[in-house]
Amino acid sequence: MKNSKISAGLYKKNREKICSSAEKNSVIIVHSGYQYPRNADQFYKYRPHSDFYYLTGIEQEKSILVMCPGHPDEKYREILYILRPDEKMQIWEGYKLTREEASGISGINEINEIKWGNEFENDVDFLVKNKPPVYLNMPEKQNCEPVLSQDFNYSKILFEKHPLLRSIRLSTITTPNRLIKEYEELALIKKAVEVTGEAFKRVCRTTKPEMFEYEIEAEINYVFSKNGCGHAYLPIVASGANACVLHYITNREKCKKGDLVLLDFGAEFENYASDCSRTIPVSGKFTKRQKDCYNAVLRVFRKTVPLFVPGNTINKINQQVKQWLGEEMIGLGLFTSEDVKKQSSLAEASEDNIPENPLVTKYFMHGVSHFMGLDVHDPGSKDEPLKKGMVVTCEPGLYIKEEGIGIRIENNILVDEMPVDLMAGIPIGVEEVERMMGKSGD
Ligand SMILES: [Mn+2]
Repeated sequence: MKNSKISAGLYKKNREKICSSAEKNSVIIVHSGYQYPRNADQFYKYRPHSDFYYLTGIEQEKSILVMCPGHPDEKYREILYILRPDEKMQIWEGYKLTREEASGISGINEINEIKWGNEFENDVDFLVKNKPPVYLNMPEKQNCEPVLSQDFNYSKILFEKHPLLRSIRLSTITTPNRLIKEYEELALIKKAVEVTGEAFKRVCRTTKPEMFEYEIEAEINYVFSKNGCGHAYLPIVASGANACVLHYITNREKCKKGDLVLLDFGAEFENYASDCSRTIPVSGKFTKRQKDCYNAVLRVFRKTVPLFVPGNTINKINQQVKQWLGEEMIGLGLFTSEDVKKQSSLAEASEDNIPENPLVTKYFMHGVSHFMGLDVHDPGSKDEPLKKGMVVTCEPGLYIKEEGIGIRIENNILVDEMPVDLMAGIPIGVEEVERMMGKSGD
């Protein structure tokens, strides 16, 4: 059951934006998404599809939003379909929304426009009879199985019945709008950031040599749960060389004295993400080498934050960061400037397509930024000029597998003429982190 602190005004504004971006007389269909099966008779915790949530604020499975922005009959302009609660369902699964409650959360008029789910298919058959363009929400990420998507499954039913319909990907109108955050959304992201910061401070106070990675994760879990948050993604707690596995999530090894531990974790509050990475010494003190490597990444981080201004692009920033990290890598003795020259003349002479800057890519193999919002990796093109009100990450890293050192420093940045570091309050400097780790537990 939603414990909503967000006014329906946000979702109304969002629907207005999407409808004014849509083609005239189109029909927009957005499903809330399934509750996915886990194994046997168990399910994963339900989480609505971000586009559906963005438009309605509803967190109940088997809900559908249909919008016909230009329809002459007002009652078809927005319709929300929800499950019709029955007594058995309520006993076994718990409380389901009434039409009145769904109206209160979403701001969609209760009288004509909130209906029970069984009316959906007939209504759409009627709404598409003149062959309007139909917006459908298709999976946009390559690794997301379309077969698992409720929107995709429904599209097959729709095209079977109405084969000549012209469809348009919903993301063409949701992505550009979702990228720019309303102040209500920023407040939710800031709350997620605040809880993430609390969790990091607790981790600093409790981490000790010989602790298992999952014990550190437990400290994060405690702070998140205590504050009504979940994880925006599976947390990474990677000690020693595990930190060089970019998506290490098993979190089951012992943290050894003298090793670093890389944390990449973020609270999710009311479905809005935060995304933070910190790297701390297990024993509370960085060694000389670790400190040199850490400060190299931190210098690049600090130089990068001011680049998130309107008009710049993530891809251009990536190029700049690779150059800066390359210089730091030379300073750390990972290769020489002679090696770099040799590399570029080899690339010029070769007919093969040699990846750009393989020396740098060996030690820094991911991008420095992505969009963030309802999804930790919010959709959006990295060639898209940044605009005021976008939220992105800034996350340079350095991974020296042969030395068992993996470092990533990541904060969330609000794009503006003077970019705002939303995580400026979370300890980041070597001395600051060491001081925090010196403190005894709660
Ligand atoms: Mn990230």
